[in-house]
Amino acid sequence: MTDVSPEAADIVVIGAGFSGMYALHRLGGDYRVVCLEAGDGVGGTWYWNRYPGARVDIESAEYSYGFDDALQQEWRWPELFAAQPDLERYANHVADRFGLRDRIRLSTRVTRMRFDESANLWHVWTDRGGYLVCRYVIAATGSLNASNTPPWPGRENFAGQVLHTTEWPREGVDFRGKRVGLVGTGSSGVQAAPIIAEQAEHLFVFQRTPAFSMPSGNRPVDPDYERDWKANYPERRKQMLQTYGASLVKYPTLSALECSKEEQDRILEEAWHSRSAFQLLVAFRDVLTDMAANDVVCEFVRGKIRQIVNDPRTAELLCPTTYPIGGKRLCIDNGYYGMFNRDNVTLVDARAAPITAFCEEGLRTMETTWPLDVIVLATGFDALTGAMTRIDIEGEGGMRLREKWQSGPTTYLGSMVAGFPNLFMIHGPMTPSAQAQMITTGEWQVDWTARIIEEMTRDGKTRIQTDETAERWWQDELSQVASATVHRHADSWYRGSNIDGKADVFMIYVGGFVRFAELCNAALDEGYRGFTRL
Ligand code: N01
Repeated sequence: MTDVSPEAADIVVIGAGFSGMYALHRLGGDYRVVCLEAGDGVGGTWYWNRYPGARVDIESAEYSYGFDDALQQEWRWPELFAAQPDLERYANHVADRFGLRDRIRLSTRVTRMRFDESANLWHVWTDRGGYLVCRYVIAATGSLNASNTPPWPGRENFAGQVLHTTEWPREGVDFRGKRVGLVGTGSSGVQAAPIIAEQAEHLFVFQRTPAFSMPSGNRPVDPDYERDWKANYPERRKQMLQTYGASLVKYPTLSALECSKEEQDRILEEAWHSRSAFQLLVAFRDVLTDMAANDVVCEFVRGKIRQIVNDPRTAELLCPTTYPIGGKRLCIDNGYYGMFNRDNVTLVDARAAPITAFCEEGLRTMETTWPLDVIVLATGFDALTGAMTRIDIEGEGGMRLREKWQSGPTTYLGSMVAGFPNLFMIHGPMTPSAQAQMITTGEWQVDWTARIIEEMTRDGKTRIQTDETAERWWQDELSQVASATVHRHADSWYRGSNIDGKADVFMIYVGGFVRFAELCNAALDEGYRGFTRL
């Protein structure tokens, strides 16, 4: 197959993002672990997404590692919501502090994997030419890593620059004096737009579907806030794992429909200023399960948009009306709606007149041509499955993962796929993914995976696999909890419906992190239910 001699490892971790680095740290003491990373630096999501305005949408006190108390006591976040450079600095600090660098191969993309059934070993090829042979692979490839670029023709004709938010030049971009077209109004577009508007001669925001967004309330961290978190970290980390989204918000018991209008407004006003998107989505117990209750929150946010945006036509265009709040990821912003009051910002309705092509001058829509100097694509990701299906993964009997997943992903507990033994995913499809705070839940999933590997070693086993019965059970569980929520009423990357030709199936576990963790633990505690160990 190849004349290069393989390198042996116990475990290959794919990705040096936050989960991959923790997997390397967690298992690296007892096993020979090699971590392969496509980027030339660590940090994963926070390495790639360096567009202007990129920052976390959950407070950094929560969205940070909890596995090492000295780390959380010593590290200082400058702002409540850390910006990308601070998150990347944190990732580098962790790599150095825990001595991870010598086992991370940067600029090394995994291109192909094949399971050797006779030896129960994975062969892992990279674009660097060599290959590794290992017992286990942990794919810490992230939920949002494979970027989506619309297939418009004519890119070669455009004289200006085309950028994607997920592949931003390290040296940054100077927008001064430029006419900038920003396509996409999800979390990335909503964060980037206000910063670009401050620099550009003119910013045209091409909106196909308006986003719901709420203000982050970001500010520098004050000493009392920091002291309070540091005094309570261990307890709060435990509490996070006992919540729906691994995030500390208030979980009210009231239904939106049993409150008076005044009471609804008071509760929603508080949630609007809570600095937590989760809080707005659980302001009442039924926001995510009842369309009428959901609409109370939608109408509240639409009211905010109409208050903030001066031009009534622009305000109406910015008001989402076609899907429930929370059906798509709720954005959290720093001045997005207010930005439309600037003279140098124009909202373009890319639903009424869809973009059809790049052209020499800029972008062409069904109606007209928009002259531009720079085009920024904030068009999102082939989410959840893309990172895995872009690798050529061959399991038992020559089965290819991308073929198996053609009609949508199948997994057991979001961790393993039938036909692909000894391969684990972190934040894979059918996990809570972005429905929960991802650093903490990533750590949890790594610990759970580490337990499996350690018990395999203890018991002298070399192969663990799941089967289609277990996959069907997990699919039923996922569908059942999803059918009780409003998510099915929105097109989004949660369903793959943002990608042309991708199977439209709901891919996120929305039963809450607590239930997810209980089911994962129960499977192991009750004799590795759904798994076979050989
Ligand atoms: O991607 P998206 P994103 N013509 O898929 C539009 C996380 N995140 O990168 O809705 C015109 O949400 C598309 O329109 P439509 C977070 O979990 C977190 O912004 O498909 N428009 C949509 O408006 C988030 O949910 C953070 O009609 C086109 C946009 O592009 C996830 O990443 C920051 C188009 C894509 O929105 C993804 O966010 C950033 C076309 N042909 C991201 N194709 C934080 O932590 C697509 N669009 C803060």
